Amino acid sequence: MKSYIISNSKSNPFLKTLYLRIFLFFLLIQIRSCFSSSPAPFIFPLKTQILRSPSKLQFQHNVSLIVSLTVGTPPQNVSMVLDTGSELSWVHCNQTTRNNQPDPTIFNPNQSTSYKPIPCFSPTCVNKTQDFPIPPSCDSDNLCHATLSYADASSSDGNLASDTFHLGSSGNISGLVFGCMDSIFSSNADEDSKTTGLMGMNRGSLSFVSQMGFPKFSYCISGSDLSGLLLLGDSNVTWLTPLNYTPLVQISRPLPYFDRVAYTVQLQGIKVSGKLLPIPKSVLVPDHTGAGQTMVDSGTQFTFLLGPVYNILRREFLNQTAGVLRVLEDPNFVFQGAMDLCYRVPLGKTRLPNLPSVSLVFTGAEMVVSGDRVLYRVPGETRGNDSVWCLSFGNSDLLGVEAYVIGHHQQQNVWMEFDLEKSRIGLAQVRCDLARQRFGVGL
Ligand SMILES: *C1O[C@H](CO)[C@@H](O)[C@H](O)[C@H]1NC(C)=O
Ligand SMILES: *[C@@H]1O[C@H](CO)[C@@H](O)[C@H](O)[C@H]1NC(C)=O
Ligand SMILES: *[C@@H]1O[C@H](CO)[C@@H](O)[C@H](O)[C@H]1NC(C)=O
Ligand SMILES: *[C@@H]1O[C@H](CO)[C@@H](O)[C@H](O)[C@H]1NC(C)=O
Ligand SMILES: *[C@@H]1O[C@H](CO)[C@@H](O)[C@H](O)[C@H]1NC(C)=O
Ligand SMILES: *[C@@H]1O[C@H](CO)[C@@H](O)[C@H](O)[C@H]1NC(C)=O
Ligand SMILES: *[C@@H]1O[C@H](CO)[C@@H](O)[C@H](O)[C@H]1NC(C)=O
Ligand SMILES: *[C@@H]1O[C@H](CO)[C@@H](O)[C@H](O)[C@H]1NC(C)=O
Ligand SMILES: *[C@@H]1O[C@H](CO)[C@@H](O)[C@H](O)[C@H]1NC(C)=O
Repeated sequence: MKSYIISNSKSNPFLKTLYLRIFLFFLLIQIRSCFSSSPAPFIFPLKTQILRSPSKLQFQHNVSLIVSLTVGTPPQNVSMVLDTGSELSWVHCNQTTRNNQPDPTIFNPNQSTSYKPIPCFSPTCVNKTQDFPIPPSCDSDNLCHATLSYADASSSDGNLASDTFHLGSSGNISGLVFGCMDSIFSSNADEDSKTTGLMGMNRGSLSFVSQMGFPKFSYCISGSDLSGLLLLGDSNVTWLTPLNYTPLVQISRPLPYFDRVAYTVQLQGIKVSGKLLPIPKSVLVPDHTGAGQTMVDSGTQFTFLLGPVYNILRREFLNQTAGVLRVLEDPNFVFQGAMDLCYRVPLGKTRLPNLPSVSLVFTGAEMVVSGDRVLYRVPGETRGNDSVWCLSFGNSDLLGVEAYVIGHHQQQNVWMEFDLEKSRIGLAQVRCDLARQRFGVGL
């Protein structure tokens, strides 16, 4: 299980299925110029929307970060999952229309005069796709053919193309390269079809940020109302709160299990209610195969830790919640195949008791997960008169993932700045609803 799955985590198809069920809307609003000296950042409010049809597959989530914008000439609406864990941006494409009625969730390249497919012998197809999990190929029309695949056996095919992306009233970016994916084979096509696409934000040369040449981008996910803010460009949020920075980890030579274009940080330790857990440093650094990197991934909902570390956290959390919460004694119940510390909470109970906080300690910065966010209520799951809540950290080993993955559930109410220029991530606890107001995008 362990070795075959993923030669590196950006291609981790397993995790990438997670965002397909989710719906967090970043509504494109306006561009404002904050500082005349630096280029005006693009500011997007975010909003979540929960899919109405709950899905029955085992590893599904229905909350992810979705940016709404328009593509093409004239512009068509698309909604893209914001994913710091992948490179190629893509949208669902369909070349046909029914009665000339555009399907609002599907991009129709035929109706865009600025749409251009990319030939397979072009420098883009040949030289800029080196970090793609599956290298592109040539189709019968000599166009650059891209394939996305997922561990649940679903896959998607399409062409690399370029078109104009509109980021607000004055921000048109022409010639942006993306995948125009025309077919989705999925065990759950109904759910997947609701996601128009994905905005690849990693450090690969064809990612959205790399192509736009932004020095940095930031986002903030509200903990109270499932909305948030995405800011592309130099945000200069010093008025907000001082950020603590942690350097991005780079490696000089490629390793089989190491994703070189991910946002990799160095995990130093984990605290439960301030108590530093006895974790040997050696298990927190990538080994000679590259396994064991720590990635910040907005495209994954929860946080996953390698087995030995997960078990230490599990033991301590269990210890500190003894007498406070009733453990779900059901060895057969593992939420999403990776989260096996669950509790029973009486349905009538409106508030959870005070819970221990869990802090992820990085070099130079700390991410504190506190309050109800350390647990997640499993939708639809009950035992007698109790609801089921699980620790919102899972065991990577159970997913066959060779990395620590910091998901977006843990990033709520944290200002997250991805500083590409200085190769670091800045973070600070903030009230995202207030931050949104300060940027004038309160909804
Ligand atoms: C998705 O969210 C809805 C509404 O909160 C919930 O009823 C449903 O069970 C969720 N589905 C999954 C798979 O989490
Ligand atoms: C869309 O383009 C394809 C390929 O160029 C063409 O075969 C098809 O007829 C077009 N459809 C419409 C509705 O224009
Ligand atoms: C494309 O759209 C047409 C008309 O709405 C539909 O019949 C066809 O199944 C769609 N094709 C794909 C691959 O979704
Ligand atoms: C695109 O989105 C805008 C704003 O949400 C909406 O007013 C418009 O009707 C949408 N267009 C289509 C074709 O769905
Ligand atoms: C790709 O890069 C190599 C080395 O930089 C160069 O020789 C080659 O011409 C490039 N290929 C294309 C199609 O631009
Ligand atoms: C951006 O594109 C839109 C839609 O095509 C157009 O109306 C607008 O004038 C363009 N803005 C600029 C600054 O080019
Ligand atoms: C950011 O803001 C601070 C104080 O508001 C200012 O001193 C600094 O020059 C600004 N930096 C940039 C890059 O605009
Ligand atoms: C929790 O851990 C402490 C220190 O290791 C130990 O003394 C205590 O008995 C544990 N409590 C429970 C409920 O396991
Ligand atoms: C659930 O609560 C109801 C009403 O309080 C009670 O009648 C019933 O016995 C309880 N069921 C279980 C399984 O505890």
